[in-house]
Amino acid sequence: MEVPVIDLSRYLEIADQLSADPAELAAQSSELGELCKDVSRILKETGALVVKDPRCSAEDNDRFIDMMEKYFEMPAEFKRLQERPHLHYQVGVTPEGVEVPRSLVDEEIQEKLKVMPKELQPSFPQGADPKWRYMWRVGPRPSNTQFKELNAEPVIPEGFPEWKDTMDSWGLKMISAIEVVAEMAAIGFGLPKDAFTSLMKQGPHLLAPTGSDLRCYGNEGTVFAGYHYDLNFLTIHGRSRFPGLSIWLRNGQKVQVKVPVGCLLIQTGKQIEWLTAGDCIAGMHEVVVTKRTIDAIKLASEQNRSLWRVSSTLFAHIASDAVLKPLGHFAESPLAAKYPPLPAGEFVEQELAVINLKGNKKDDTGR
Ligand SMILES: O=C(O)CCC(=O)C(=O)O
Ligand SMILES: [Fe+2]
Repeated sequence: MEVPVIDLSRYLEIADQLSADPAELAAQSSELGELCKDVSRILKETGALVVKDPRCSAEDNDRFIDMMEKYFEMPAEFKRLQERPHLHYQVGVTPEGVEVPRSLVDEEIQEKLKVMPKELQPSFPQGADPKWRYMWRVGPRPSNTQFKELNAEPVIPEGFPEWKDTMDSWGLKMISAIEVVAEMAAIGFGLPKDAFTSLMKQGPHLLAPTGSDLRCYGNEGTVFAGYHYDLNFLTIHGRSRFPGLSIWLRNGQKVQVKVPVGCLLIQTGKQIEWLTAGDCIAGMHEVVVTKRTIDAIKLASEQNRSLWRVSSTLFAHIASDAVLKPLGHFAESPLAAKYPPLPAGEFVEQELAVINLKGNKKDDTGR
């Protein structure tokens, strides 16, 4: 996808001097006001946005991917030591075959798919995703919360002394980038600058790289992550060394994403849909082995590089104890009734149950 890249540098240079009030802010800098409107418009029209943040370098991203490749290459028995089903997999590893794509279990999505033109339809997943995932909580946790599982202590695999530093430093950088986008989007939507970021404080943000074994699952058409939306506020991805992510724009168009080196891809999740009463909707997407993935597999084999496809995904959340409800003028929207007030943690738990990450058999044994 050839998308405009929004450079966050200009905003970062003067953000601290800006007023929180949207009207005053527009008067302070029309250039920034326009840029913020671009951000909110693109998020609304496409559900995705490519940004460049001078604080998140390609080298940082590489250091993170190198370590995750090393981890995912470990034997399954080793990785399963980091599995925490009783914490809804919200920390540690989620093995392949656990997370179920939303489109497999959500009738509303299935109805929409039936009327979609054939050429735009997603690949139909046959079952749970064959991807592994690691969940690492980033940023401060609340000392007091009704949702302890969502805010659990992190899990560190043995033999990775660099783990905490690498995960925290990349994770915090990605959160900083999301916070800037969230501020710019709020301004663009005509809300106070901190309308979203104030709700993100102490949120259960997760650095959540996926790991897909292309040696076993490298055939064209293999679905790594079936058609779904993300349940969080905004998702940010750094680069993956193997392509495969496709997104659906609001107009129904399907687009294979190419994130330029050194750039980051932001996607809208269900929580921003809630806060804007559907003005922004959660972006649908899938990860499937394509011809471009196969080309990348060939190249990586020739160069003796890892054949695990690692994504640099971070899920930014609204704080579990904060209430999700349409904000500011979005509360007046005719669609607001579809988005009743609900603690974010309760919403997340409902969504996790649908995609098999909460309330399964292993859970009942307290493992
Ligand atoms: O593996 C990827 O590139 C992204 C996977 C994804 O959509 C997700 O983790 O929700
Ligand atoms: Fe996703």
